[in-house]
Amino acid sequence: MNFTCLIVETRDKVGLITLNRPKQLNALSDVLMDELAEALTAFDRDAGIGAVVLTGSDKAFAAGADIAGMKDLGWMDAYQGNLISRNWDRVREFRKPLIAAVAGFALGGGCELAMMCDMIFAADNAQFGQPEVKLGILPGAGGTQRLPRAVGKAKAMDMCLTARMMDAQEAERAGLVSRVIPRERLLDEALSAARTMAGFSLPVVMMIKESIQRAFEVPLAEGLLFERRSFHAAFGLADKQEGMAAFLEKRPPNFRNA
Ligand code: DAK
Repeated sequence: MNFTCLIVETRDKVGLITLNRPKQLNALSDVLMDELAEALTAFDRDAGIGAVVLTGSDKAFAAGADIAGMKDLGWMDAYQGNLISRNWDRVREFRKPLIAAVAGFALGGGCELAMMCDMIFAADNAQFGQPEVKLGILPGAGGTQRLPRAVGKAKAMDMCLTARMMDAQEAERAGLVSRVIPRERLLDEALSAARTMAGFSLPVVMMIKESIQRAFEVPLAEGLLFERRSFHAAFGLADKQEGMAAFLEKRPPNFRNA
């Protein structure tokens, strides 16, 4: 596929997707999100890919959904056309580890897109915000739900209702981001973490991701049961035999994703 709004590359077992609409600060147009859905689907299907990094530019991860594309839409267009839901949902359905490497602005849909990823690595210049209230709308891609789960009610209310931005240090303290990294090292560190994950057994990594996702969807007892059944299932993998044998034989494991 030819991408117009993305740069899609592979680095060994890692997929790298760069949002590439620099003039619009990577505003998330429908075309961009279609392409992102397409790229993620291809990486999900590619047995040689173990993890993916999603990034933007030094100035903006993404400054939100494309305001120009939404300006003339009315309620019926949004409701009947299921406004920008179909391609966005593909991000949350992606089954392999997905790191958002965020430098600069991650606003509105950009912040929501980062939160759909499994972890956020933030450059020291990153700024997170949900400024939709200034446009006469509310966060529509999970901001009112994922943000309070990440940072708690107090900061989520503050960000969504006053539109103030949170810098990288505050975002780390609040639990929104996994690591804060000097800007020039952001991509290297994200790729390195992705390479680490891609070196483990892919089915086990996928089971861990699925189990942690469950923690936000179901009551504790159900989540624990899901984890236990997945844990039992791992005992059916050759990779479990290999991992334990390698430890006892004091050698690196050679996982075969089986
Ligand atoms: N959309 C379209 N264009 C944008 C944009 C955006 N979100 N953000 C920036 N741009 C464009 C600007 O219009 C400008 O274009 P030109 O004038 O050069 O043609 C160019 O990018 C550079 O922007 P600025 O000149 O404003 O640059 P500054 O450095 O001065 O300011 C800024 C940077 C990020 C603070 C500022 O651009 C800004 O406030 N941008 C808007 C941020 C925002 O309000 N974001 C929220 C958008 S609403 C849903 C999924 C998602 C959503 C909803 C539903 N579903 C799945 C249902 C999401 C909604 C949103 O994100």
